[in-house]
Amino acid sequence: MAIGLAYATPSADTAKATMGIKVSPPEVKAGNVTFNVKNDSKDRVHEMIVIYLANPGRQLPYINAQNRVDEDKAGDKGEVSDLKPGASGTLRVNLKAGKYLLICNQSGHYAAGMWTEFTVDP
Ligand SMILES: [Cu+2]
Repeated sequence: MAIGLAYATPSADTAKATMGIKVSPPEVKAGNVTFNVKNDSKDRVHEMIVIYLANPGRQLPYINAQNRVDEDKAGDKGEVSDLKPGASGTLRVNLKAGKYLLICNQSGHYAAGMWTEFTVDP
């Protein structure tokens, strides 16, 4: 399995990531959170999925055959799916305190480094 840049992979060198997610701010208070998501790519479809990390530090369940995270098992809390290049979308979701990952689950994108950590404070 070739997920070199997956979350919690010990050798992950995210400086080598070919894709990424930037989030600002990276930490918010628990409650209703609005994500304004923009696909900055010129030629690729991307998406953003909010994953609650029940066990921070553990790798996410992965479907090798599809080269993507098993988002149902991983703890999908909501998503802005399939944004065309340049397109934007909004997700409003109620989040409890904890550690989260924001990932793109288009085939191969998570493994290419398209994830970032996100924290919700009490
Ligand atoms: Cu992507």
